[in-house]
Amino acid sequence: MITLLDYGAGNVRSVINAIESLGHNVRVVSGVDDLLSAEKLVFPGVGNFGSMMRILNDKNYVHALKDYLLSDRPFLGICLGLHALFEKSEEAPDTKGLGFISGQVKKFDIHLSVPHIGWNGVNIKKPSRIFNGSRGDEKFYFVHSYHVVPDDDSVVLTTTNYGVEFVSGIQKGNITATQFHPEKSGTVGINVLKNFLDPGSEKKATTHVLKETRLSKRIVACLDVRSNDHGDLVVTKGDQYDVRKNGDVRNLGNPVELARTYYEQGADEITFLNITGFRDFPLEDIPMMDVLKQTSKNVFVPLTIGGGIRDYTDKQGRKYTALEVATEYFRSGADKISIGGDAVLIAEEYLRTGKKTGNSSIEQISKVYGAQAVVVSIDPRRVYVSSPDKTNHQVIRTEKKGPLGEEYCWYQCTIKGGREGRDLDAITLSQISEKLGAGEILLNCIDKDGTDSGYDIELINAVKNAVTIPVIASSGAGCVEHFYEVFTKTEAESALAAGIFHRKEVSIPEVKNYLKDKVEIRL
Ligand code: 1PR
Repeated sequence: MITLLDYGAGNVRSVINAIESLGHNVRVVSGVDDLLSAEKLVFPGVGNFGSMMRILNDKNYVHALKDYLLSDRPFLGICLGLHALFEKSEEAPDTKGLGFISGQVKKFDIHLSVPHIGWNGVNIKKPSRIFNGSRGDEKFYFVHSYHVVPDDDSVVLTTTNYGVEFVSGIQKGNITATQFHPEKSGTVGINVLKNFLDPGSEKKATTHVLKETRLSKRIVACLDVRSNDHGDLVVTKGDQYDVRKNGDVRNLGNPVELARTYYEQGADEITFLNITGFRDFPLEDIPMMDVLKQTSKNVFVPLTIGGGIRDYTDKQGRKYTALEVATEYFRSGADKISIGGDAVLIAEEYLRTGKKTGNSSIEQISKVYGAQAVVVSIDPRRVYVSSPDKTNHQVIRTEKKGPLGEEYCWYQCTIKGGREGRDLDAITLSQISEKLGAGEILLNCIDKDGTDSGYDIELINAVKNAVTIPVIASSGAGCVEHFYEVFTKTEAESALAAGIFHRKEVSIPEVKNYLKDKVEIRL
């Protein structure tokens, strides 16, 4: 029996699913007694150090946890479960950690995008059973803005390079903790979990240790999901956001099956967009929640879900906050949520008042689950102007001139699936989203969507240069060369595609085979 400490934030479902997939039963801690009697404890953490420690204190878990650690019974901490072991964190300077390891948690102070999101390697510094069977050059999934700094080097199990060499794993006796998420790191991560759970494993040194690890560019498979006219939830795909062909919603497959296929083919991340979420209420959309639950049972890479995340009042007059909607998505297996239309309205309000309210969906969800869990999805379309002074918006000079030979354009944000244009540009929306606590931008482009003509490189550069958070380039991929182009002509961290994968024109392995030796990717 494996005991799992869920303090109530983030996606523990995927850790439970991963452990169960290895044939173990999981008992979720519901009181101090469960901690005292635990024989093997897994502590996955997501979110904010301060709120985590507050909850652990409120539930009286701190003493029991310290006793557990001091007794040297097997422990695996993941992400914030690693941070918790330290004395303090810059994320919440006034809050004490468990102090099992002397040292602290610091924010990345580097010139690269923060959060550090994606697949990176580990330099294994000492033998550990959790890496049994590993070659040493595998990549694991990271998502964090803070990293641990132990006082004593002897506890360092692994380091990883991202602007600096930081400690990405510790081991002290039977206490192991990783910054990366084994449950989100595909088969290599499942192997780490198996090594921890399997009592027969002995410590073995790996044969291959890297000198410097590198973060991979990510290939993201996107599934636009909605009900068709018969009421079945299907993966669909539009051309410039029009998903109907001869009057019917295009049906490109079953969401759960397609997600599983893309995972097996090597997708680094899967994104579901509930594209009619703006008019439906996600908490009443049971089939969509089921898709997420079923997918997270056997897809062990990060899952993002978007569609309809906003405050909502139902027909009975009951009010729900965006945070409640997001919480339900996280409980069902999502690792990140993506906010579309609501982010536009929030940014407009922010421009009007110049004030952060703390109540917007971006702020609320970021505060509880961390910036890395909040993606803002932007649906812009080009508006040409003859010169920059013809608009108040942030313009770019474009090589692709407008119909009247215009040399400038701005990117107008839209809501409701591209149906309504707003008086806001994509660059401004990205900047405000970052300010309010978003951790990543999903940058679509209506002009390019479904055209197979390549990504809008000018748009991606304009947004990427305006923010410090990672950007997912989206819309327009038509061949493997387009992925190469977006990764070499822009600094985007990820490239998302939909149509070419669903129509089986290009597969994920073909994209990765083409990119290998040219661009850092996870093979
Ligand atoms: O506004 O919070 O409810 O979220 C709704 C979400 O649904 C938004 O993220 C929005 O982008 C998305 N959405 C709404 N309507 C559509 C539509 O297509 N009619 N899909 C839609 C957006 C764009 C990408 C697509 C890429 C790649 N689809 O997701 O997957 O453009 O396509 P390609 O590789 O085939 O070119 P809210």
